[in-house]
Amino acid sequence: MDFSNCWLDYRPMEIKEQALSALSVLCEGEIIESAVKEYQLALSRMTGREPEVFREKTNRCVALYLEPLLPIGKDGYEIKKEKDSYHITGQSESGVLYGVFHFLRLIRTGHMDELPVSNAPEMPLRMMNHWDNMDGTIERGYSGNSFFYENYEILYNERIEQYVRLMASIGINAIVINNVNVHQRETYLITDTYLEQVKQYAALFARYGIQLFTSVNFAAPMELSGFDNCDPLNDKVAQWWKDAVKHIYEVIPEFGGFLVKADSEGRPGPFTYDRTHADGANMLAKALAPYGGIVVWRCFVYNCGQDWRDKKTDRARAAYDNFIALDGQFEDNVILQIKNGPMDFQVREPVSPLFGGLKKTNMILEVEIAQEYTGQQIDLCYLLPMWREILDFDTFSEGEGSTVRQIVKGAQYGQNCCGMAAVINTGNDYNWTGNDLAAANTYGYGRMAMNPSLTSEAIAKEWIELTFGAAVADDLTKILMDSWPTYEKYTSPLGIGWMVTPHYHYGPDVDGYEYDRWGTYHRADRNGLGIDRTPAGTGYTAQYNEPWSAIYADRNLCPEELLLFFHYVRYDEVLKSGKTLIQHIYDTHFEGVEEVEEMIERFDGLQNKLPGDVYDRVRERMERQLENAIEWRDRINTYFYRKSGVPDEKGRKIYE
Ligand code: GCW
Repeated sequence: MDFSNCWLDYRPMEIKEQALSALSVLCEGEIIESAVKEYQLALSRMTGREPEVFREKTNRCVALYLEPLLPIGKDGYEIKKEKDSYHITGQSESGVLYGVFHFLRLIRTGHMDELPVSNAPEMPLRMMNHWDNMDGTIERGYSGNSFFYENYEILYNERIEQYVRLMASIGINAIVINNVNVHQRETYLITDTYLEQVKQYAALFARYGIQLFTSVNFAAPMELSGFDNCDPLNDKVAQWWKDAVKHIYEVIPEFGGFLVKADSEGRPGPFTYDRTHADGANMLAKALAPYGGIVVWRCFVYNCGQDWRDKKTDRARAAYDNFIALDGQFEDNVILQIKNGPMDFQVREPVSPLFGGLKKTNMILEVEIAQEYTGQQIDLCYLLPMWREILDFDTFSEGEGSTVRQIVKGAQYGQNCCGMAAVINTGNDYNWTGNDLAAANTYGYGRMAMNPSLTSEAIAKEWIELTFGAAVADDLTKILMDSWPTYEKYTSPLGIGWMVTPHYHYGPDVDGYEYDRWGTYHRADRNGLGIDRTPAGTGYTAQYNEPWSAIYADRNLCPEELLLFFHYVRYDEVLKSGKTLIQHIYDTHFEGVEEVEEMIERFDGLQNKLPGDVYDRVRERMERQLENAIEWRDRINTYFYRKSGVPDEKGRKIYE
């Protein structure tokens, strides 16, 4: 099969140190065996020689130990040099595996001088959500088709194995194998129609320390067994789920649990029966609890049938309004999965106020690696700096220091069922991610969930060194680090969002969603634009703790990058930069295109340092990105010029 090795590309390199060619395995287990296999594979690819594997102590070797009492945290590890050997000690089997991957990274990037290291994964759950459908398509997939499914069959091949190694190498420990929009056939994934094949995946995942989850259809008892309702308080419905879950665990003892999208964008849910989301989630949680399974329940619940004329209803309020009153009502094995922002993965959004609101509920932060609204893996947009800002956001839920990071790692309220989840950006394209550089987001997500103390820059550099080598690291790091701000400049200004082609979500269409039912408006008129979310407007700002509720509500204190998210602002109002709003819009859109041109120039300088196919693929995407940026610039500038009648003070070309 033809696929790239991504960051596990163990290209040949000279390795002189003798200790590295012997592996002494002083612990047992199936995950340990994966670690051994990985080490063997890496060393043989790098040196052309299989390392020798001993099942006892030897001299001059890399020794693997398992030490559950290692005072380091769950699934942590230590790597150190002792005399002429290296010791990799894991707190668990997964710890050993992570230690081996870390050690291999040090070898590959020439950073053995960083030893000793000790590390423990910071986020308890480090999940990937696949939006793969069983017909082989991927919702919001920009890298080909699914490698899990084809034509309603579950695939099993080398690529799946490679995928699992990639995931384990970045610390992923939970994978949801199907789309949250569970269609007809996918509803059968938890039945005998598919369970045996799902089991094969679960077993493979388990060998790499990863638990398998499925998205489930809340109306499964109706679709599969002819029930006339799926009311969570109906005993027969609850029993149906208990039986279904019992059977799943008979077949797949290592099964992780369910992910649920309910009452959202047409999916069934408890609202139909006047029940709460706590009723719905708890019903499933009780079925899973005896086996240690969990329910991950999404908070992406809003009215998608809004009237654009109605200025009081505010989609941004929805998640908080729907869930805050339920705080404390969920079973221990329920986790609420909360999208990073109150809307939907826009290029810039404030952090969801639910993180600072819920205190007695398990929470997991959901981000989107798939670049649905951020360039669709055609345009470059390295998302780590965005996620970093989100994790660092101080919610002030218990005074200063109650950051999202503290909350989702479980340190704020002492939850142990929490972490991060991400919609993955992979598909069956040769390079997995469409744009080769988009794999930086895949890699970076895992690394950040393992260790949020790493900077975005360090992660970018590490990924580049592993994937392409050190020669291109500085330039590519710069290209990646500049990419989100650049993308933001040529798309929608100051947090307003949504000026995209409807449904497709690539390219500009300023009014595409303006008169639609999705609750996504910019409200531009001849005087200005933006949404008043202050108490005088929709009141959304009040969902934040102080000082944020006051800061966001104050036109002068509101962080400028979010100005239009929170306020209606006139075109002639002066921003902190001294520019008027309209001039800011023109300037950023011209700059955005210029920055794309500079990026291409910089990238061209790397032509001889990158593999030809990588260069060609990325270069072709960059051409498309430039076209896209130009289209955005001209449409946005023309639109606001027509609305405002104000010319660009620098006299640049704006189409009439
Ligand atoms: O961002 C939106 C997407 C939908 C997606 C939904 C969700 C899976 O446009 O395609 O559905 O969010 O997160 O449920």
